[in-house]
Amino acid sequence: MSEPDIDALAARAAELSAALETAGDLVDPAVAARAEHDIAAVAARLELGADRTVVALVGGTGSGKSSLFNAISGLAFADVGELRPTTEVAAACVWGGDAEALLDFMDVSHERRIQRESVLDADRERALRGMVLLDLPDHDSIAVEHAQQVDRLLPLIDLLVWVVDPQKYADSALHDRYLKALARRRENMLVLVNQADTLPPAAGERVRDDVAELLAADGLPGVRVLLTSALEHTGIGEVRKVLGEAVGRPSVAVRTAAAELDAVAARLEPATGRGPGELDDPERATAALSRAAGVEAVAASARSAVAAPAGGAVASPEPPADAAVAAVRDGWLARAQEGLPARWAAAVERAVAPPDRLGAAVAQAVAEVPRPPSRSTTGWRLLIVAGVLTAAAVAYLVVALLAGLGWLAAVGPAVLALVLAVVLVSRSGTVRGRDAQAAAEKYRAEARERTAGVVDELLVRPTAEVLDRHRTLRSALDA
Ligand SMILES: Nc1nc2c(ncn2[C@@H]2O[C@H](COP(=O)(O)OP(=O)(O)OP(=O)(O)O)[C@@H](O)[C@H]2O)c(=O)[nH]1
Ligand SMILES: [Mg+2]
Repeated sequence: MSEPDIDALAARAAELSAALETAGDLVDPAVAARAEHDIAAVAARLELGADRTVVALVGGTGSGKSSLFNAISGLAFADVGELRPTTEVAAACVWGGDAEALLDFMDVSHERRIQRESVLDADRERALRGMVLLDLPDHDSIAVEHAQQVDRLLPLIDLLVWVVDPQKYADSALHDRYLKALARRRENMLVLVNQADTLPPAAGERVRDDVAELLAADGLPGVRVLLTSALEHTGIGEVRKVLGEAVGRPSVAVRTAAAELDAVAARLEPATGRGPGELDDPERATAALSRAAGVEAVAASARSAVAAPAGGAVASPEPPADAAVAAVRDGWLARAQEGLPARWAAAVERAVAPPDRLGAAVAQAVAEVPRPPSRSTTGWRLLIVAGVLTAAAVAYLVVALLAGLGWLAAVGPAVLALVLAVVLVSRSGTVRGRDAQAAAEKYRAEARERTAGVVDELLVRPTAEVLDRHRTLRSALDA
């Protein structure tokens, strides 16, 4: 995968936050709030530009973060103390220029900001130009707001420097709550085993190997582990070298932002689900509902009535049975809710009309369709003409015979008229059959169309509205 650029990432952050807004309360508000915060943090970080690298010292209370902050910066700015926890709020040191916007966003107070600019040692500090070093409160003391500060700032940090002490490096809060969850950021992570001076000379390497093994077990293989002593200033040169290399890589910020957005998307995944495929074919619901409203029965009775020589009775549509409507609605919902988490599934259910409204709307729509005729007018007329012709032929035959006309003169026209009458009768049958078919079809088509209108209004559109929101979020997550 090619490396995303800062604009592409900013666009992705914007898309994610817009999608979250569209989804509204369909994503658990707590999950959404965290995602929104993290996205805003990434956006703020991206705004600062890729030429800055935000490095933070994080770890348990008393591990030596503030002492390392001072050792790395060569300043005595951070409070180092015996009272635990010592650092209540974040402090920042900026190498070259300022980072006001970012530090504002991070809520680093103005008194806790310092710039590392010195003409005297400009050369020595050149490698770190662009670095923003943060000393953070601990994540593990009784002060919960400390952990909250750390959590809030994590998405903004390009390079995480975990500071552990030789006694507490296996602490489960550190591994379970942080390291495992940050596996995707392992390339921009560094672990310092501080207070190395408290270890017997030979033990340092063993502790370092131990830490590396634990990291690998956390899903963070290959993370650099260094031994330091802030007190004796050992290992600090090496740390500065590693930081200098990171600061020199302009892609750190971009990669971290990309990883953070991936993490946001991953956390939203369970709140979104893969979601439904296609909407069920509305035709199916339409056919079932119109059948339940008696449309097929009306059409069938119209077909036999119109086909009958003298017509017949045509059935009336009736309100669909509750059970039938509920079955159609349930089937529709089941398809639409496939693969959706509970909140989304419930929203689909809420969006579509309840069964009684659906049933009433179908009944009304079908009732408004003009009833089919009960006989074929043309067919009926043809039969009358045939009857008249037959009567006329008989009358003519009687009169002609009484008048003494010859058999040929009497019978010829009568037979002709009777043949014509037979033709008309047969024609009437054909016409009635055709009209019967047409009447049934016309009624069925109109009733179906009306029912389809109801299905569209009460099932399809409300469902599509929810699923569209889902699709927007889904595609933002997959981007
Ligand atoms: N022996 C020894 N002590 C150290 C070292 N680094 C820090 N200390 C001491 O450990 C104590 C805690 O150091 P801090 O730098 O305040 O630790 P911190 O991680 O900032 O602690 P919080 O601010 O409470 O999270 C202080 O008494 C330091 O003097 C070290 O490398 N070796
Ligand atoms: Mg501190």
